[in-house]
Amino acid sequence: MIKQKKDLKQAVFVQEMMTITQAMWRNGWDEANGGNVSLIIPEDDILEFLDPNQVKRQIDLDFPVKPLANLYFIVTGSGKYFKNIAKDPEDTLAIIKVSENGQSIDLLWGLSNGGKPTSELASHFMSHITRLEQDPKHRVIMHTHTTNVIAMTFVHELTAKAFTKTLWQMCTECVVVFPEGVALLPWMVPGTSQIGEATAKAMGDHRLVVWPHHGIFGAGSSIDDAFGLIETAEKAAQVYMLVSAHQGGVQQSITDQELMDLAAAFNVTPNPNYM
Ligand code: 2HA
Ligand code: ZN
Repeated sequence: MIKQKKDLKQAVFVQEMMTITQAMWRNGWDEANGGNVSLIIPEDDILEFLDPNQVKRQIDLDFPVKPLANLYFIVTGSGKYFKNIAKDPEDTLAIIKVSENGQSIDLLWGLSNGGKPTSELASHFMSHITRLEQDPKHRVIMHTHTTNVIAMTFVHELTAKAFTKTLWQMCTECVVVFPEGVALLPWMVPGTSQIGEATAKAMGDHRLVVWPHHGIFGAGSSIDDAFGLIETAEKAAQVYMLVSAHQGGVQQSITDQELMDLAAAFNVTPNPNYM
C-alpha cells in the first residue's frame, strides 16, 4: 500500500517561507516582485511530502551547477509578489530538485499557475555552492531591497572597506554579527549569470553582499540566520541615513579601539582588510 503523503502547506519549510516573505514585505523591502529567497531542504524532509519521481516540469539551466546535484530547494517564483506568498504559496513558491548532471532542475511542487523559479537563480545557486564550501551548515540565500542599504549606496563611498567600517560604527552589535564585513559589487544588470558569478565570488569570504542602488544578498544556516544578518545591516544603514540627514551629521562614534574591545569580548576577528 502506498503511504499517504502529508499536506505540503503544513511543512515547516513552506510555513517559514510564508512567514519570512510576509515580514520582508511589511518591512517595505520587497515591493512588487522584488526580492527572492532559496532554502536547501534535506531529502528526508521532502520525502514526507513528495515523491521526487513525480516531476511536474523540467527546466533547463543556462549555468551548470554540478556541485548541487540531487539537492532539493524551496525558492520564490520569478515575477511573484512577496505580498502574496502567504496567501497562495502554491502559486508563488517552487520546490525543485537539481538533476544529476547539474544542467537542469525538476519542478516537484508549486508555480501552479506557471512561471519559473526566481530570476536570480544564478546568483542563488552559485552562492549556495560557495557558501557550502565554507560552511557545511549553510542553507539559505536571501535577496531583498533593503531601503536604507540602498539609500546608503547613493551617499556613501562605495568601497567595501569604507562601507563596512561605517556599518560597524552605527550599531554596537554589528561587528559581532558580521565581523567579516560586507562585500560590495559594482553596479551590474540583475538576473544574469555574470552577477551570479560576481556575487558567489564575494560570498567566498562574506555572508553579506551589497548590490549598489539595488539591494543586498545574505547567506545563513537558517531563514532566521540570513534574515537576522540582513536586518542588522539594514538597521545600521538606517541609523547612518538618519544621522547623515541630521544637521551637523556625526558628532561622535564608536572608536577603532572600542571596535577591537568589542571583538575581543565577543571572541570574533574583524576583517583586517576593513579595520
Ligand atoms: O525581481 O529582486 O533582483 C526580483 C529581484 C531581481
Ligand atoms: Zn532585486
